[in-house]
Amino acid sequence: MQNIVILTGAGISAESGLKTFRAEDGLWENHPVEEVATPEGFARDPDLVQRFYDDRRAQIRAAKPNAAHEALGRLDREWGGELLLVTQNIDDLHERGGAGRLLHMHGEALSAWCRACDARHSWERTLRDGPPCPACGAAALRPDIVWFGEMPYQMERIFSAIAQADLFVSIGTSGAVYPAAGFVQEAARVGAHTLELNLERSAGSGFFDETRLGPASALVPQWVEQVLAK
Ligand code: BJW
Repeated sequence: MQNIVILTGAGISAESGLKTFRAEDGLWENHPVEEVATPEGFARDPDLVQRFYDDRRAQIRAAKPNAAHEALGRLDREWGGELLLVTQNIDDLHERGGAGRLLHMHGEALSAWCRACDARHSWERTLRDGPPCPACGAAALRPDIVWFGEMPYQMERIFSAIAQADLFVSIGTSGAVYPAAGFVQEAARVGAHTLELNLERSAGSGFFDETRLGPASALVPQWVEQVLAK
C-alpha cells in the first residue's frame, strides 16, 4: 500500500467554470491581488473585498464538480492506503465530488470567520451587508480565507502526511504561491515519487519526476484508473 498526498489548485476547477488566478482572463486580471487577497486590502476597503468574495461564493454555489473531482472522490473511496487531498481551492467541489480525506489549506468560501469571537460558521449568503455573528452578535464576519501574509491552515498535518508519502501528485496549480509550491521539494526530499498533472508546464515543473500535460478532466480519471488497477 502506498501513502498518497495530492495537492490541487485552481486548474482542477477551471472546467467547472471557475476562473483560475493567473491566466490572462483570470481573477487577478480585474481584481489586483493586493486589493482583494491581503489583510491590508481588507482593512483599506472591506466593502470591495466582501463583494469580491460574495460574488465568488455565488459562482461556486452555481458550479458543479467535473470528472477530475469525481475521479478523486472515487480514489478516496477505493484506495485502501493512506491518502490526503490538500486543496488550495476555496470551492467545495472536492466535497461534492465525493472526497472525504480533504483539507482546505487556503480556507473556504462557504465559511465565515468572526474577528470578534473567533468562531467559524458555514456561510452561503452575502457578507457585504455586515450580518451579525451567530455566536456573539458582532458585525465582524470576514471570509474564512487565507490571504497573503497569513498562515495557511493545518500545516503540521500536511507536512506530517508528506513526510510519510510514497507518492506526491500536484494537479492544476501554477506553483507560484508558497508554502504549497514547496511541497514537491519536501516530498522529493523524503523519497516520494512526484507527479504533476497540468494543462501546461508550471513554475515548479522542473522539480517533478514526471509531468503529464492536458486538461484535468481527462488526466485525473486516467491517472486514478491506473493507480487503482495496480
Ligand atoms: C489547468 C487547467 C485545466 C488551468 N486542467 N490544469 C517563500 C516561502 C514561503 C512563503 C513565501 C515565500 N515567498 C513569498 C512568500 C509569501 C506568500 C507567497 O507565496 N507569495 C508569492 C507571490 C511568492 N505566501 C503567503 O503569504 C502564504 N502564507 C505564508 O507563507 O505564511 C508563512 C508560512 C511560511 C512557511 C510555512 C507556513 C507558513 C499565504 C498564501 C495565501 C494564498 N491565498 C490565495 C487567495 C485566497 C484564496 C482565494 O481567494 O481563492 O490562494 S492566492 C491564490 O493563489 C489562491 C490560490 O490558492 C493560490 C494558488 O493559485 P493556483 O491554484 O496555483 O492558481 P493559478 O491561477 O496560479 O494556476 C492555475 C494552474 O492551473 C495553471 O498552472 C494552469 O496551467 C492550470 N490549469 N486550467 C489542468 N483545465
